Amino acid sequence: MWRLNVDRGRQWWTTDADAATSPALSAALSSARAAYASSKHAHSSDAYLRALASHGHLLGNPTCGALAPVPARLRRDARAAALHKGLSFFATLQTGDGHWAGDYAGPMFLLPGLVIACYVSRTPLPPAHRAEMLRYLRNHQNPDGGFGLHIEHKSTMFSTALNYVAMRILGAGSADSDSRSARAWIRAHGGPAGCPGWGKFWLAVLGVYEWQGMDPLTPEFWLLPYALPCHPARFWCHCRVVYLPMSYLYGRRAVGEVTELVRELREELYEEPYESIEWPAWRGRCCEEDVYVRRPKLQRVLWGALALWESIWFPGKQWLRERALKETLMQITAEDENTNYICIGPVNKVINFLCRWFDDPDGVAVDKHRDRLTDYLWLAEDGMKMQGYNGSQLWDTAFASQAFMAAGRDIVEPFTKTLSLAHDYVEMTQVLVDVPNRERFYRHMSKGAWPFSTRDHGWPIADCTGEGLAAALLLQGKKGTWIPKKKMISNDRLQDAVKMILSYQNPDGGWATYELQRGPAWLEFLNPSEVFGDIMVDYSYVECTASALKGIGEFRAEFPDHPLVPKLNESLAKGIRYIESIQKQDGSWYGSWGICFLYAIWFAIDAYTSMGLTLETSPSMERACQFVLNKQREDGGWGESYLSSETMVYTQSEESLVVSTGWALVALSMARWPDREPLEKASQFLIRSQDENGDWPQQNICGVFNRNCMISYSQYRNIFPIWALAEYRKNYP
Ligand code: LAN
Repeated sequence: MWRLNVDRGRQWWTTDADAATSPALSAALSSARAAYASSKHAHSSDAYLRALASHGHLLGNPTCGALAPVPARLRRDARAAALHKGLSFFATLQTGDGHWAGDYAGPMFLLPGLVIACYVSRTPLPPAHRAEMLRYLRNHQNPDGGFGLHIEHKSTMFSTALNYVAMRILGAGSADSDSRSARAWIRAHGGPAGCPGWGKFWLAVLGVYEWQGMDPLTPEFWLLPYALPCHPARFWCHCRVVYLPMSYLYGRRAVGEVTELVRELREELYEEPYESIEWPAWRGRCCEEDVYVRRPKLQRVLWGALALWESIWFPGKQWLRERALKETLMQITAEDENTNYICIGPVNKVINFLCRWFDDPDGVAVDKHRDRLTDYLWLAEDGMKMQGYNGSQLWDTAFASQAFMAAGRDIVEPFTKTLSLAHDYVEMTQVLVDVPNRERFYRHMSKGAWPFSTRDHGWPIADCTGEGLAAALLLQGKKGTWIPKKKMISNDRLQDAVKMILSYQNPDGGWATYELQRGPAWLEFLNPSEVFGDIMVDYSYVECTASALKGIGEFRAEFPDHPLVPKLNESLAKGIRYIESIQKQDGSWYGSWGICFLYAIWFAIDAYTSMGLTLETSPSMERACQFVLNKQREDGGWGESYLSSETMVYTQSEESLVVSTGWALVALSMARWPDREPLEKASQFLIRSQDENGDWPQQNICGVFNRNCMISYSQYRNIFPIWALAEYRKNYP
């Protein structure tokens, strides 16, 4: 029996000793497992979370899992009734600390990192966790025996080699039929030599691949002057904090103990005897199934030069290496401490952990890291997975709050407890201080920002700050008068958020994710990953720009006489011009963090309308709406496939999707499109698709990063249909 624990946004699953007391819940969990096993869907529907909620086991939930009945006055209006049901169901999923928890997994290359790091560092995983992880891997193995980059993806060497190793460590035998079919896939596709660098890295640390077969991750780069455009601190933060600990372990050529299992794996993974492999020849090789970004020739020449540098000796080389290792370890330590050992993401989390373990296996840092491993693990009916972040708590709570607030007083009144708890969460999550000595660690300021997940994580993000600020203003402003005065976020703190957003605006007028754009776009030709696109610098994005604009636009509306207003006006005008300048000929924008064009269009229209633009005053908005209308399907819905993100061309999914339809309908409703008919059809599609209890079905995966890897946003199936129906009802009475 499992329990979900939460504490100020932190979420972790444990087994529950009182299991025997809840046979009904236990039956619900096992029927969810069985339903998943017999369904064709790759995505879990977060049925565990839902079962806990409906059995009153989500501790602290204000509704105690009980659905509020639709009041008689709303029953005659199908739209209002669906909306009420949607809110009432979604309210039962709120956790006691005010946020919405859910499955934020999807990428299939993350769990092996955790499993290998635990194996190398001799960190025992509880048996129930191991069993659920193994079940997850078996559930997501493709019929051809391989594993994709994400749950809906075709098989790749990267994920297959790593997940094969993970399955073996978790207890699957070499003769197990799933192990056999994965091994057959690996053999048939040329073996682990074809793993992209990130895969070779993990195999090398485990001791089933040799460092000489790896493109050099020379740590000395960290000693270069920052003035150079290729200094690693100019890279997108996610890129630099992954290569940082990788380069530390590479610089030390760190390898775990060669155990019996490691020896077996050396035999199982390769056709040829391990000792006779010509490792240097495998540098830079990548399986065709994996290649998404092909390395340009010049980059390959550079890797050759680096390999030469690594192989020669000269006086002072050892000294230089020592200095580089010292510098990288210091940067790693700062990242650990600034994030309370959560780290910015799932990849550097487990590599940093290993760095600290290799540095001092008995140190306190190792214990602190171990304590935060479960923050990344999520359990659902398909098993236990590693998430793409330590959750999407603030992001979802900010959206949920805005969706609820759009519903109008007559509907939202019974949910004031839900909203005041959501406000508590937004309040407790704002980051109040900068990280210590921030320039030395190449960090942007943090004070006043909102992060994506929790305050303990704390990395500030431009658009999370925009959405957090918008939600805070909405909940405690003129419309949300039920928030007690003493709980309100002070005007000073709201102003800090505004200053933070202003500090993030790039010279092009747009906003990037965590920092200003620090390096030129041509650095992308150095992208070594082969599997991810656009990872080298933090570019301006339409979504981040739109959220930032909305945040400061709402602030201006609330405080029209504030001394910052002239600055805000200037910044808003530049931001709008940026969004208009990157609109495509066909009226759309490419979305980088959700799938895909519909997601981006919704952001742009949200920003436009929150600043008072209308279809009459904004030809850009009119063109965007036309694009959306052109994609509507026969059944009134919309459906965009993840291939839109991968290929950058609008691609229809097999069936209409409630999330795509939600985005399209919110956008058209916000724009007040004059012809009501397509909107009515969309609204009917959403009402038809709703479950009896007010939930909506989980369909395809709907988030993305770096163009090629998809990630689950499990609350979107509730948030966006609710928001769409609310906005439609509000603007089309
Ligand atoms: C996220 C999650 C949040 C997301 C939004 C705020 C929604 C977006 O608007 C800006 C970018 C951001 C912050 C974002 C960037 C990339 C992340 C961090 C992720 C998609 C979550 C996981 C992903 C991370 C890079 C996954 C680890 C893989 C690597 C390639 C390092």
